[in-house]
Amino acid sequence: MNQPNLAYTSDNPKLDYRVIIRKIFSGNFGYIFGRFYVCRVYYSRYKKIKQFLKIQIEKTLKFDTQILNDSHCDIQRISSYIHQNSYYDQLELNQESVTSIVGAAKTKNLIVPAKDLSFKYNEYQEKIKPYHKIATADVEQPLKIEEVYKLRYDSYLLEVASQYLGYFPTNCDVKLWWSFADNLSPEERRSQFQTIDYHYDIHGFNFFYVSFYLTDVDVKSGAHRLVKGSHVNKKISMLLRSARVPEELITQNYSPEDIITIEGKAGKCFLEDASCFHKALPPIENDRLLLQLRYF
Ligand SMILES: O=C(O)CCC(=O)C(=O)O
Ligand SMILES: [Fe+2]
Repeated sequence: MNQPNLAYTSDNPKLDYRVIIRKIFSGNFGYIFGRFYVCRVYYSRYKKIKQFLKIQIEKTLKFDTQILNDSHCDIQRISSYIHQNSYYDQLELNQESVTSIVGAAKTKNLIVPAKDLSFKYNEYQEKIKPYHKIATADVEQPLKIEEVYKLRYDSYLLEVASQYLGYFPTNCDVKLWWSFADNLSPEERRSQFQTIDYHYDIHGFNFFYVSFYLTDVDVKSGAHRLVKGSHVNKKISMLLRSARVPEELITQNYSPEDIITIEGKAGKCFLEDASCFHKALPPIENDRLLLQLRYF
């Protein structure tokens, strides 16, 4: 069975000093330094200078955008909004792209690495659910879906990501997954790496996430919740401990107005500096399909 890649998994329930020490010895310095805002700023400057000397980046593949900007806010303003608030959620994916990605996610193979299972979406209700407790299932090889591939190289998203990061992100990890509506226990969900607890991500030295709801999402169907401004506003103790924290730590340290729950129809797109505290609400009424692009 393929073990999920834990290299940058801030959601790893066993995250502790042993994990950190192991990462230092394996040369995974991004995991150590990527949590400190100041290191991310200097890393961006270093990348910008390095890229200035490497002109071929301009030749990178780019596709016409599939994104609609509801507020017509320009890229620079979106980027400064995220620098202040950790997120921006006034974008939308066009409906044709939504339909094709959902269609593909319903016909392609789904995999559950934690359980070594593989099945199709329409097999879940009758053949899988009665026998297995499944929290989430990844769509296999999402980049093979044409619209997903084009989104990874979407000209608009690349421009926003570059503006935010301060350098052109040559790398992008792409994940497309179903979160099933059910009444699994929190422990069962955690054991399958469902990120139902507040945590911040450390996806390398610097990183920027773009997410798309491909099903209608509300608090009962897997809404994403984040703490506005917490990508910079974290106590030093939060930076030196596990990236995953108990709910009480968030309620004690941040004001309720800063807790943002993102709900929206299929097609809603939100941008996030995922070093803010965030989590997924467990879906209990409807399944959620989410596409996530992690630029770094
Ligand atoms: O599923 C979500 O809304 C959150 C996902 C998440 O925390 C992550 O991928 O790091
Ligand atoms: Fe996360």
